[in-house]
Amino acid sequence: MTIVYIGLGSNIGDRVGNIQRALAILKGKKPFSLLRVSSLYRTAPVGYEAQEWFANAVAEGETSLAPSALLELLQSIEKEMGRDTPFKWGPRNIDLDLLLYGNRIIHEANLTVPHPLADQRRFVMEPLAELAPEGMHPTTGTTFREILKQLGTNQFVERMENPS
Ligand code: PH2
Ligand code: MG
Ligand code: MG
Repeated sequence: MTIVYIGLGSNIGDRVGNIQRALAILKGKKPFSLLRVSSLYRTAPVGYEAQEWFANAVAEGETSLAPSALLELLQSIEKEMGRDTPFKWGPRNIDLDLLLYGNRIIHEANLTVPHPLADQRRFVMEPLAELAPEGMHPTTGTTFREILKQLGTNQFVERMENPS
């Protein structure tokens, strides 16, 4: 069994509802156990800025699936939810990213783990550090708490107090 972290994002339609639905679907999949979910965060778009704000969260799970099989599972949930992204970094109703797979460093044709941009994105590090502040980035050996601190506050990220 391996502990994994999955990033969830949505900026089309009912953002919070979309993330909750993805979590509910994920919960029913085997062999995967959903262990913990971070708070939901309201975040400014990064990369391509002329789009709506995002809802983001990070989920912690445990699985015996190989990394590529877990990626396929996440993609199947995106498909089930009618994922449609017009262009890279553009708006999407749901995005499920494999952030971490234990402490493995993976370079496969369609899968890089840790997610190559995770440590530059506050919308990932804030919820990840909420769940695992002392967790360590497998490539850099830096804790998530420290990475978050170094990221500073130029990327707007706000914890949602009462997500409905
Ligand atoms: N996802 C992206 C690009 N930019 N910005 C925010 N705030 N949240 C995201 O989930 C996000 C993004 C590509 O997947
Ligand atoms: Mg993404
Ligand atoms: Mg993605």
